[in-house]
Amino acid sequence: MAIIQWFPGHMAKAMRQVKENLKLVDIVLELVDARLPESSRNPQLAELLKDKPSIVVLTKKDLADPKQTQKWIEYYEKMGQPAVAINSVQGSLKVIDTKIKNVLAEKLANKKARGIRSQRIKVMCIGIPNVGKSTLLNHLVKKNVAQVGNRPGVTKAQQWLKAGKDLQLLDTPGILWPKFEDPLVGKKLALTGAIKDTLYAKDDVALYEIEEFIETAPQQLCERYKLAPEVLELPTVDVLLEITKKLGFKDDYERASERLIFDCRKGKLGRYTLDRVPQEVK
Ligand SMILES: Nc1nc2c(ncn2[C@@H]2O[C@H](COP(=O)(O)OP(=O)(O)O)[C@@H](O)[C@H]2O)c(=O)[nH]1
Ligand SMILES: [Mg+2]
Repeated sequence: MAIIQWFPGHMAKAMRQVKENLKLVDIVLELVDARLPESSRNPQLAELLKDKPSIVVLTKKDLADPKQTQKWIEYYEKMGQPAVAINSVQGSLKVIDTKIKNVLAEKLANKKARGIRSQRIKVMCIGIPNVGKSTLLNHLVKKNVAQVGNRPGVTKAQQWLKAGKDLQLLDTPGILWPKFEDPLVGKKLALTGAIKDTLYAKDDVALYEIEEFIETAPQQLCERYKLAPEVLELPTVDVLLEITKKLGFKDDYERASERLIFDCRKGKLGRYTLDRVPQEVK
């Protein structure tokens, strides 16, 4: 994947493109990473989507903590935002088809009542780089990249892909930028691989990873790197140095940091979710 550098001009252009394409579709799938449902959401998208039916799709659910994923779905649904979790690499995506029809049920019924011939529902995927847009698209169209046809009246011809019996997808998903302002968000994005050329030093990301796992899954850290549980009581930097030794990297903690990040991305430390559901707002 090409590395995307987001400059203000690029952001404005991306937003403009999304705005244009929004006019063409009935519903938007907003893809977020199930491991970071909040941090992988684009900050400006909500405003743009306020008048358009949308579904938050938590991708890569196979890598996230299932309990947390369930909590996130309940949280979104409670806020009136439909949400589903998927694994686009394996498993059925019928859940998406069902959810779309569910969200649009009233509109579809109205059309039917007015005798409007049912057309395929027009769908667009949106999300930050690496969230799984292409994978989902391919899965939904089952590699059948047959185009439905160009829409007349659109200056730049849009291609539509048939998906199942009732859906058609815009072939170019909307790519948006992640949040960069908050360094913690940056480390989370780097750790999960959303930012390939990390904006943060590898050891910073690894130190964050160690802190996170000490808090949420200490046994996974101990097992993977053969650490005695007491080691986790040490300052985080010393834990990193201990892991470096255990890996046989002597004092090359940068190499160990790289390994730690790689293991985490690949799920070698088990399933995890880095964003917590916000506390109940009454
Ligand atoms: N484990 C897992 N990996 C996924 C899933 N969806 C996408 N990926 C992987 O995430 C990476 C980025 O996916 P891609 O579709 O290219 O993201 P895009 O940049 O949004 O189009 C690829 O390595 C995919 O194989 C999923 O549901 N589970
Ligand atoms: Mg892609």
